[in-house]
Amino acid sequence: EEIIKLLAVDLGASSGRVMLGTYAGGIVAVEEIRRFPNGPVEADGQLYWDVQKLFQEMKQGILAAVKSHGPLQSISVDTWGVDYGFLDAEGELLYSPHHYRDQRMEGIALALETALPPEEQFRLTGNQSSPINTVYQLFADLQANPELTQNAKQLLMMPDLFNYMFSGTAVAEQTIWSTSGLLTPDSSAPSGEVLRRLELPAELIPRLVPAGTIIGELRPGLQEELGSGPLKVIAGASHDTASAVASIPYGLGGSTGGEGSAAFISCGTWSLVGLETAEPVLSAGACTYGFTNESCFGGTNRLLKNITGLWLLQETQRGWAEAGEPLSHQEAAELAEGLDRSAARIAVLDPNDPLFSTPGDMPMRIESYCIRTGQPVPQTRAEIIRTILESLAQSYAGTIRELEALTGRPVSCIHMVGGGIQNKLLCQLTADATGKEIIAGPVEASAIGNVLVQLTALGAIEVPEARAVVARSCAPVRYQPALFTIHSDQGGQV
Ligand code: ADP
Ligand code: LRH
Repeated sequence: EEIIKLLAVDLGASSGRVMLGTYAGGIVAVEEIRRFPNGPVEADGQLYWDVQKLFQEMKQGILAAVKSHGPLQSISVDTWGVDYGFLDAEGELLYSPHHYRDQRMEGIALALETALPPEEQFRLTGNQSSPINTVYQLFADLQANPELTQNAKQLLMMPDLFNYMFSGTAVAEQTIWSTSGLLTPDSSAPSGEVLRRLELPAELIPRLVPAGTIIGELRPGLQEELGSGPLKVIAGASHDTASAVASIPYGLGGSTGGEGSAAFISCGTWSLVGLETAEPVLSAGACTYGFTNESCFGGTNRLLKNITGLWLLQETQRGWAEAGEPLSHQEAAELAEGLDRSAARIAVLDPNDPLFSTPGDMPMRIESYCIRTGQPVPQTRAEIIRTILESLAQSYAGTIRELEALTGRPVSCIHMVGGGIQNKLLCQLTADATGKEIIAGPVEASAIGNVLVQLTALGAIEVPEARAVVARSCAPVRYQPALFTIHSDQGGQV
């Protein structure tokens, strides 16, 4: 029987991985070939991504995969949202792309919002206004460097940029562009009105293609260097969240619900909390609550909120490691789990408070937040971690309630996916805070979604079949809410 083998490259904001995807007998699987750290790099007081290092790491991963598992059929890169690089007239990257946590948008946000207020951005694009969005960054770049209008010929979002570096073909893949704040709500085209009102050059945007488009082959030079043969390069659901959501095994859980009422939480550096809808939701409520609309593989809409997620914990751990006391992810999770909750100093943080959005001394910022809000200051490492995890769970629960209010439908169960679900305490706290069943898995959701979309592009599976393939292929872990949480709203009767 035929086994299809391909490569999914998933670049998250905290780590990247090259995964071998296989498909045989109706089952999809991924195997990690290479993993490497990722994060902001500072130069001249600004934050960037180290594109050249990431490219070298990806090439090492391809080389290793070809050696151990070749020949392979295709490759596709997915990445975090909103960031981009410029190509010049020769097709070369102009400079290393900025990191979305860079602060150059700060002074310019007001000018943008005067020309295009947040509510209008939402109406025209379906995207929640946020200074990290591509539209803000591009506006800031053009204000600071007017010569860009001459030098920059194309704007490539990060996965488009890497797929271009591999294939030589520049496209604008729909799911990643749906995070930009520059497309119409259905992501079918750039918003002419946004471009006009902000005086942004439309020529920078390459040809828009749907997720699952074969854009070319690995450049001949790379084929030779990596010994790979003519690997196809595919623009997949190249936004990591779009790939993650493509891997959700809907239909497995929830005693009450069909597909529409199952929500998801994608847990990585960010937590993305939302659900799929047939059409963008552009109501005033969706805008006020802070929801955004992004596009899914297959053409549906993703109504979701970006919550500053495990970034809080990552930055805390980074600080401890720099102070010579590193703690692995697993140790951090276990420390908080072992805490005697009744005697601990636990506060509730708003993870989206601007205080937490930039790199820095996170425990100190948590302390000042607690003082500002009149809460106990967590002192021990276990208390700090637990405060972060409980705050995330509370924030998820509030967002799920908002989704129920917006859609007028109860959420029957919540699918949690991504690296963060390895933190069992976070999953259990989320079950308790929401009062809903949690169906956790897959961990490598973006990589699996990436593989599934490639399989459809290669014609190995049909789009409607993809969900059934993951449901067959993964064994999720279930978390039930503590009984007192379910019944507390109805008078505490268990
Ligand atoms: P991203 O794609 O944004 O880089 P991931 O989906 O890889 O993020 O998730 C990374 C997060 O997952 C880490 O910040 C950490 O909190 C959590 N994590 C990773 N491994 C473990 C583990 N073994 N135990 C508990 N948590 C973990
Ligand atoms: C998560 C993510 C998220 C946002 C953010 C910038 O990795 O893609 O959906 O777009 O990064």
